[in-house]
Amino acid sequence: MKINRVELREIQMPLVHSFETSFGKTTLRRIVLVRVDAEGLSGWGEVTAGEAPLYSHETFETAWHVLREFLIPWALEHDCTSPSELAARFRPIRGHNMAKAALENALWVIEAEQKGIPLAKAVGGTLDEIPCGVSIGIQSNVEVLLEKIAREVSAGYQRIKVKVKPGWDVTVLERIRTEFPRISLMADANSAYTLADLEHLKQFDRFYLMMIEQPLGWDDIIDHAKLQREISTPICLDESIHSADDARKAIDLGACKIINMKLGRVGGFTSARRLHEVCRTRNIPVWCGGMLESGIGRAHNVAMSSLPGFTLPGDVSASRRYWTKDIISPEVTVSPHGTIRVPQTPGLGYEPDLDRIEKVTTRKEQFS
Ligand code: OSB
Ligand code: MG
Repeated sequence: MKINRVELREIQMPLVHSFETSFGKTTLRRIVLVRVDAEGLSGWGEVTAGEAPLYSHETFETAWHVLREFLIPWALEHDCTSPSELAARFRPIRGHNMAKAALENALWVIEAEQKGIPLAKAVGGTLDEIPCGVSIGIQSNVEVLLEKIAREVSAGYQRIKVKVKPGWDVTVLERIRTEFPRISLMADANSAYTLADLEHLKQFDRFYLMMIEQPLGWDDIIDHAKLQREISTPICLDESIHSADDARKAIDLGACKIINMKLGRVGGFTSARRLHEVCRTRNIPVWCGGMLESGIGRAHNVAMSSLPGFTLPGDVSASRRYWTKDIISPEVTVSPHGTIRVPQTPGLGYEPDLDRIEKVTTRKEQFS
C-alpha cells in the first residue's frame, strides 16, 4: 500500500446538548480528522481525544503534534503491506493511541474499499445489526435526567448508561429505579471514587445495574480487583485498558468482568481485534464505547461493534443525538428497536460530506 498524501484537519462542531461527566463538561467538540490518499482511494480517520487531558493524557492538540512530527512522516517513509504493519511500525512510540488509531483506521477503510468489502467485514465483523445504548451525562437536576431517560427508552435504545460522581449517584439511581424498575441500567463514574468510598459503593448493588464502569483510578487495576471482591455489581473497565495485555492482566487479576472497547484508547483496529480475542477466549463480554465522535469515528465504531464478541449494547448511538448535521451521508440512524444496521457496501459505508467538512474546518495541513 503506497500512501501518496495525508491531510490533517481540525474541525469544530458544537454538540446539540452539552455533555457532563465527573471530570468535566463538553460543549464544543474540536476534532482532528486524518485523510489518507493511497492506491487511488481515500480513507478517513478520526482522533477521538478530548479538548482537555481529562479523560486521558491525549488532546486533539497533542494528537496533531504527534501525527505531524512522527506518525505521518513514519507512514510516508516507506510502503506498508497492510494497516497492521503500519500499527507495528508505530509501536516504538509510547502511548498516543488516539493519534495512532486515526491514521491506522483510515488505512483499513482504504483496504476494505480496495478489496470491495465493507469495513466491518475487513476487520472481522459478523453481525449485520448492532444493539445500541445511550450514555447520558450529569444533568442540572434529577427531573431533567428522568425526562431524558424516558425519551431514550421510547426511542428504542436497549440500555441506559448514566454518569455518576460523588453527590450525583445513590439518590439519583434510587429515583431512576423507582421510575424505571425494569430498564437495563448502568453507571459510569469516570474514576470519581477511591477505595475509601467502599461502603458507599456497596450501596450501588441495590440497583441491580448491568455494571459499574471505571469507578476507581483511571490507571488502576489493583484497587478495582479489591473492589470487585466486595461488590456484586460487575465492574467494567474503560480508562485503564489500552491493549490486549492490559485486558489479560485486568481479567486475570479479577479487576473487571466486562470491558468497554474504544478504538482510539486502544490504538486502532489491529489492537482492538487482539483485545477482542483476549476477551473472547476468557468469556469476557465487550461493548463499544463512544467519545462523542463525528460521523467518521462513529462509522468506525459501527464496524468494530459488528465483531462477534460485542454481545452487549454499546454507547454508539444516532448522529442526531450529537450533531445538528453530521459530516457523513447518510447519518448514523437507530431503528425503533434500538439497533444500527451495519453497512454492507464496500469501504466505510457512509460518504464523508466534503462540503460540510470544509465548512467546519478551522485549520488543515497536507503532507506527502
Ligand atoms: O467514559 O465512556 C466514557 C464521552 C467522553 C469521554 C468518555 C466517555 C464518554 C461517554 C459518551 O460516555 C459516549 C458517547 O455517547 O459517545
Ligand atoms: Mg467510560
